[in-house]
Amino acid sequence: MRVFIGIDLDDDVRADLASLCEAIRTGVPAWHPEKWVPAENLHLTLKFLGKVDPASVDDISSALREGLAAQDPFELRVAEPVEAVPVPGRARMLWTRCDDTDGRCAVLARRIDDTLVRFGIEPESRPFVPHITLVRTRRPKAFPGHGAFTTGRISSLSVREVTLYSSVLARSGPIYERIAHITLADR
Ligand code: 3AM
Repeated sequence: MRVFIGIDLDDDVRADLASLCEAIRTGVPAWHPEKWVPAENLHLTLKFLGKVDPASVDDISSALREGLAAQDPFELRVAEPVEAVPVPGRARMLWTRCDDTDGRCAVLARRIDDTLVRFGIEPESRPFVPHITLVRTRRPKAFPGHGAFTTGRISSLSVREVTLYSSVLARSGPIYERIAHITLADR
C-alpha cells in the first residue's frame, strides 16, 4: 500500500484554492490541459512513506498518536502567491506555499520523521517546504503567472490533526483514501 501523511484542508480553504485553480486555468489557458489536483484531493504533504505493509498501518497510526501527543494544534496561513516549481521557465508543478514563520509545521514534519524511523522509513533529507500542490505538468513548461496569483484573501487553516492517506496510482490520476486521522495533543 502506497501511503503518505498530510494535513487535510477545511471546506473554506478548499473552496478558496479551487477558485484559485479556476482563475489560473482561465488566466493562463495553456495550463488548462495539465493534471490539476481535484479539489477533494488538495492537501499539504508532511511525509511520503512509500510502500507500507497494510498490516502495519495500525501500528504506524498508534506510534504517530503517541509521537504527536505533545504537538499542539496551530494555525497555518495559506495565502502566498502561486509559485512555479522548480523554475517558472520549465515548471513541473504549481504550488502555493504555506506561511510557517513560527516553524510549527516543520516541527510537526520532523516529529513524524522521528516517529517513523523505527518502521524503517528514511527521514527526509531535503529541507521541508510546506506547500499545497495545485497542478502537475505532463512535461516541463513555462508558467508566465509566477507570483501573480493568490487566493485574494487570507485563508487560515486550523491544524488539529494529521491524516494518513493511501494512494493508488490510476491512469486518471492518483486515488486517495483517508485511512486514519491522528489528533494532535491527544494526551
Ligand atoms: O502533493 P505533494 O507534491 O506535496 O509529490 C507527492 C505528493 O506530494 C509525494 O507524495 C505526495 C502524495 O503523493 N510523493 C510521491 N512520490 C514520492 C516519492 N517517491 C513523493 N515524495 C517523495 N518521494
